[in-house]
Amino acid sequence: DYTPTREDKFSFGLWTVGWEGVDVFGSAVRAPLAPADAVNKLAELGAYGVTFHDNDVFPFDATAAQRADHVAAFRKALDETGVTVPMATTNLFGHPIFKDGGFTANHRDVRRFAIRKVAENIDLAVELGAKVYVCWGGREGAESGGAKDVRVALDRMKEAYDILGQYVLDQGYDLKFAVEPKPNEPRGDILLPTIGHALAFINELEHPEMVGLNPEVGHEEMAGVNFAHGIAQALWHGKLFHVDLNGQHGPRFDQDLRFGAGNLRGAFWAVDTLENGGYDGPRHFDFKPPRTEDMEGVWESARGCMRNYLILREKSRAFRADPEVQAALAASKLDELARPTLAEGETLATLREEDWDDARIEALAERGMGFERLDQLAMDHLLGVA
Ligand code: GLT
Ligand code: MN
Ligand code: MN
Ligand code: MN
Repeated sequence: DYTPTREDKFSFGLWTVGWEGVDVFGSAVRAPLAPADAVNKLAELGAYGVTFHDNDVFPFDATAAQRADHVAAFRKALDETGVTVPMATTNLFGHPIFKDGGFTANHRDVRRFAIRKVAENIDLAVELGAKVYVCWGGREGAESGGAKDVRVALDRMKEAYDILGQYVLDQGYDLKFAVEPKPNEPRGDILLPTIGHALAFINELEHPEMVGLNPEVGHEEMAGVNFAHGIAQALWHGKLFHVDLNGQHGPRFDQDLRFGAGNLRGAFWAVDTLENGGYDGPRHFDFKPPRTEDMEGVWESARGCMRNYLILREKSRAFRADPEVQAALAASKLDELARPTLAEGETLATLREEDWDDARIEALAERGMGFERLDQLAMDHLLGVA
């Protein structure tokens, strides 16, 4: 009946169900939600984890004593419910000091402040059991061409990751970093805009093995690329450390709809890829319950994220187990794609010696791939008529 359990590893950011609805055009529509209340309700709904920014738990300007009180209240709810903290992150975007970024702000003092803010929250993240530390660089970017020297800004980005990576090693923490790409919003153009850019960047770091990705459905779709393909490539590189699941209708502003809303077929293939591609981490929802909703609607939206994941997981399993689908996959030569192009002992010379007459070429050129049949079977499963 699609009731989530802890084994499903569903987690939510405190900032998701706690979003008060402040947007570019309007003020808050909902009252603040105490982190402890979010934890209690999410536990009741079947989530196993919550994630947080430092300033989701305590205000930016909290004194040490105030910070300790806020952390204690949060920790108490975690202890009472058994909810875990698989991931944490830093707010390097809300305060005006970060108007030009954190790690890549042109102003050097801002960068020094930002790195220190992250290190402080890494200590708390590890204390609370987090294994992944997300860095979403929403303010790292520019609105105009001359404002940022991208090559130099990437030097500074690398410097920040190297300093923080070394800190984690020196402390002996069991923690990895996950870069979250996004093409734009809030900056006109953001650095590391897609999964591909971020993968390439990671290879330039001092400790690339400590850094992977936290791709978000909507962010890749804003860039017009295929999310399932993106996470499949991240998995291929061993870099899918975490994932942000939500919904988006094509390239437009970041909608952060509940998972399954928006591009439903994309969501099906995302679940299929996560379930069959060797991903073992949290199924983390990063969505914004629309401003039209009261708290009842917020919880309905959170429930819907998990329910849609479970429905799509079931659909993906049924699709893969269906003998008609297996036959269609074979007809479409998916098994052949899995075979190396050269056989054991063959070389390029073998290929060049091979006989290629016109008839052989024509036969290959004429054959259909059967993908439409295969896709219609997927569609039938998705629409519940298979
Ligand atoms: C912010 C953003 C998300 C990021 C979060 C992590 S914060 O809400 O829109 O995509 O995952 O910093
Ligand atoms: Mn080192
Ligand atoms: Mn996100
Ligand atoms: Mn988003």
